[in-house]
Amino acid sequence: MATSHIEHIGIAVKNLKEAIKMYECIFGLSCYKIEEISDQKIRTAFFQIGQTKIELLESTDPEGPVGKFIEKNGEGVHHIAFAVENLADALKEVEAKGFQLIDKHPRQGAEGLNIAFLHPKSTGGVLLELCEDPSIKK
Ligand code: CMX
Repeated sequence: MATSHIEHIGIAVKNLKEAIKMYECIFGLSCYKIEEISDQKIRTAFFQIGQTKIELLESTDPEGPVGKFIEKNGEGVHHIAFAVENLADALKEVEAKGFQLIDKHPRQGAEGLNIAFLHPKSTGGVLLELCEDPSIKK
C-alpha cells in the first residue's frame, strides 16, 4: 500500500482553547477550523503545516476514546494519520497482512474525509489512522 504523506497528527488536549493559543503562540500558526465530531465524543481544532495538519482533540465525554486516553496517559500524541489513495483497498491489504482493524470499512471522520483506524495492540502501541486523501487521486 502506498502512502503519500502524513495527513495529520492527532494530539489529545485537556483544554482546546488553551492548546490553540499555545500552538498559535509558538509557531505563529492560525487555527483554521474547529469541528465537533459527536460520534467520536471530541471537539477538534486544525492547523495546516505544508501537506500535514495538526489535529488537536478535546474530549466531550470522559468515556469517549480521547477522554479515556487522557485519563490513562495525560495529554499527548494520540494518533498518526497516513494519507492513502484508496482506503477500502488499503484496509483489505493490511488485514490480509495480519494487522487488526478497528474499522473494517471506511467511515466519515473530521473534515468529511474517509478514515479508518488500526488497533494499537497490533501496531506496536501506536494508534494508526488511514485517511483517504482525495487530492492524491490520480
Ligand atoms: N494510542 C495507543 N494506545 C491506545 C490508544 C492510543 N490512542 N488508545 C487506547 N490505547 C490502548 C490503551 O492504552 C489500552 O492498552 P492496555 O490494554 O495495554 O491498557 C488499550 O488500547 C485499550 O484501551 P481502552 O482505554 O480500554 O479503550 P478501548 O479498548 O475501549 O478503546 C481503542 C481503545 C484504540 C480501540 C479506541 O480508543 C478506538 O477505537 N480508537 C479509534 C477512534 C478514536 O481514537 N477516535 C478519536 C479520534 C477521532 C478522529 O480523529 O477523527
